[in-house]
Amino acid sequence: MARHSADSELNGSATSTRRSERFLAGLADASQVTFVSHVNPDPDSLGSMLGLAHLVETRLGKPTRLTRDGLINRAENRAMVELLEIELTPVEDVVWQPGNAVVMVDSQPNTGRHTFDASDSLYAVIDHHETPGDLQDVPFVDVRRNLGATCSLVTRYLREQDIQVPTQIATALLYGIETELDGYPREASPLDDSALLFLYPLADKDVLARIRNARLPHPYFECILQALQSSFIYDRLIISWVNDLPQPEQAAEVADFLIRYEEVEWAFCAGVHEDRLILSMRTVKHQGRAGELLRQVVGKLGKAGGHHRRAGGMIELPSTAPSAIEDIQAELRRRLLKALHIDECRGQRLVALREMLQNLQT
Ligand SMILES: [Mn+2]
Repeated sequence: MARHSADSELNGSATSTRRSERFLAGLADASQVTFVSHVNPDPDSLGSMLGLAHLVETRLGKPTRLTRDGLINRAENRAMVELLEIELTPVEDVVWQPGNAVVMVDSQPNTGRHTFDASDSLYAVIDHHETPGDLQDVPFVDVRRNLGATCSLVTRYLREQDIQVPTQIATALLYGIETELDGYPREASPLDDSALLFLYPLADKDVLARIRNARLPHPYFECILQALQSSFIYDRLIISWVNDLPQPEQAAEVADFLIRYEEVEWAFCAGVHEDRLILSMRTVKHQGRAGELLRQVVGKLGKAGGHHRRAGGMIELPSTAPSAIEDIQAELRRRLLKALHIDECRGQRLVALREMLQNLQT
């Protein structure tokens, strides 16, 4: 019987068998194991794929393959892939052969976060998101919603199996956990803490420093300027519209930046990238249910989900004409204010127009 609770989802019988044991046992007949994650994979995705591939190769001696859905643009994430030499096959180039088992990490099926469909051979889903995915027919499910990072769960599996963790993998797992917790230790569970303690002595601190301080390309600064110029404050919410988002991940970077403003509790950024509106939300509120809130706000316009303090989403734009984008922006703003119980009001610019003009003249 499936066991369900608010915090975790694990299918199969609730026996004392370790989860890593069950995970490996189900792969006994697979000829190859392919790891997939969400679009624009982040450090938690990359670390989780790398760690589980090491587990499968060490314990089962089976070939593994790590994939990349979409591009990796964020400077830190690119540095992670380059410095740790992580080999990734574009998911659209994968030939799905019979006998190939697919393991999805840091994501769940049919949550609008993938561009591929490999539901036939999907063997496992290992994740920590609250976003409910389509898990019915997945043989192995380990979703722990109270966990800060999927990498913590993967570290747990490696430790259960008493496997030596090489520097490259320890560094990736540590960075994956670190970026998910992002200075908010209250969202971390004891399992995240123990994973960090275990990984720290094994990780390459020099490489970590080079990833954290990755050099930033020119469009990054243009985007930040655009975001600052189009940020409006509504009570304890700041909203930023970016008309030309150079990379999808940058909406999150803007939200991360704005949430540090001491006058607000919520930050929301929506940016146009190709024919999509990319959404990102942050809150400083403990147990803020940002993921759920953004999902309600977006509703049928698109897809959204996330965690207590962080959420993301995406809306396919019916048209990229300025008027069509403005309509969606107005609707999102109205819904956001309503969801946060903020009275309809005119937004206050973060930077006054007069100041922007003065700066241009001097
Ligand atoms: Mn994650």
